[in-house]
Amino acid sequence: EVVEMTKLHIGEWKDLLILYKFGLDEINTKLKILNEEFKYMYNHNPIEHLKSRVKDPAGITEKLKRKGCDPTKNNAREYVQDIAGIRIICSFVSDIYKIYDMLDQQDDIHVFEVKDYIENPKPNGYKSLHLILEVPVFLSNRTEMVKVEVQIRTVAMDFWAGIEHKLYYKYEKSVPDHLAGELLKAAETVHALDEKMSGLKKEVDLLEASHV
Ligand code: 0O2
Repeated sequence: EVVEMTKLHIGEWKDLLILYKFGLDEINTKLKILNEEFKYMYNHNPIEHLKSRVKDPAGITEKLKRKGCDPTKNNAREYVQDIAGIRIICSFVSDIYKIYDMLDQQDDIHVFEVKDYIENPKPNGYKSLHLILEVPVFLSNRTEMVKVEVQIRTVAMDFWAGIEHKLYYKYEKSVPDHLAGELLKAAETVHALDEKMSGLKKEVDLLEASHV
């Protein structure tokens, strides 16, 4: 019975979710081209790896309820910015802003919103650059603008966020003070590690330049 209900639920949302899948496809192709071109030009891949997903109807419904909205498809389009989501993991902080600039320069992408949690980390220590992009999807009889949330972070930031996500949910959204403090210290270590790696990269770049 649960399986049947899930099928029905997914069926109702299918026409909406397929739009977001197409939006993801568009952005994924753009990222693949940028990454390959960058490698070709500068012998460096700014993207270490990436994951993309379309939020399932249960996740969308849950987020709408959290925001105090009815779980309708119209509300989903208006209020849930991360139905389509891509997480890009980079080696260096500088790669994050390079990817942002390259996306921002594209004529058919509209940067709807930027949340820079690297410049302004969340109080718990969370760091990441969040972009909400709008991209046109050309269908057989119309063009739809689709929002895609892009989270860009370093490997170190991702390591922290993955573990924080697990602990946060384990403690049902109220992390004990001492644990929150330890998480914040871990975030500072992540920051120090990223700084160290940037320094190393700069030195290697200088060495390479002096050998040319
Ligand atoms: P999940 O389970 O990862 O999908 P808005 O979208 O602007 O209405 P929201 O959702 O608070 O409001 O936006 P924000 O701050 O940009 O966060 C969106 C997503 O970023 C979250 O999605 C998380 O994936 C991630 N994120 C934000 N803050 C944190 C944090 O403190 N720790 C970790 N680990 N991830 C974070 P969801 O849907 O909330 O969660």
